[in-house]
Amino acid sequence: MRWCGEADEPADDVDNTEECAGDLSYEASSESCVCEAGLTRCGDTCVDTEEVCAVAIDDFAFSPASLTVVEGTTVVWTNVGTETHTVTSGTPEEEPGAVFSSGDLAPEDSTEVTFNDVGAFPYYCEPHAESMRAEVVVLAAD
Ligand SMILES: [Cu+2]
Repeated sequence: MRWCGEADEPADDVDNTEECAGDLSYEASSESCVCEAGLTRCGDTCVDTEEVCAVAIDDFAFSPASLTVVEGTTVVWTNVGTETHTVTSGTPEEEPGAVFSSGDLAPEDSTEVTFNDVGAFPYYCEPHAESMRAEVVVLAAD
């Protein structure tokens, strides 16, 4: 019999492995989803620290639209579309370009930003500000 309001099992019996997406695995000591040693987090995937964490700029969306990395990660955006786009921090309404601003990126152009501060960093494309909005979420390193 189960009673309302009481946990069914002790918390330390809970298997959290399945809560971590992609390449990530659960680390009990930090209660978070992490990459194995030597790899760095790029969204739900783990990349070699020598590789870049890539975001595609397509007509007319950033992919992935929400990217989680750890502090110190360099994110590289590449325009894979046929239009000119920008990678501009903030929103048109709030501190546009205050943290980074790529200027115009023609097709096949790229830009990179190294995220050394923890937090959520919204960004957008200036010519297509209504639809092209995304964010990078930066977590503390271990
Ligand atoms: Cu655009």
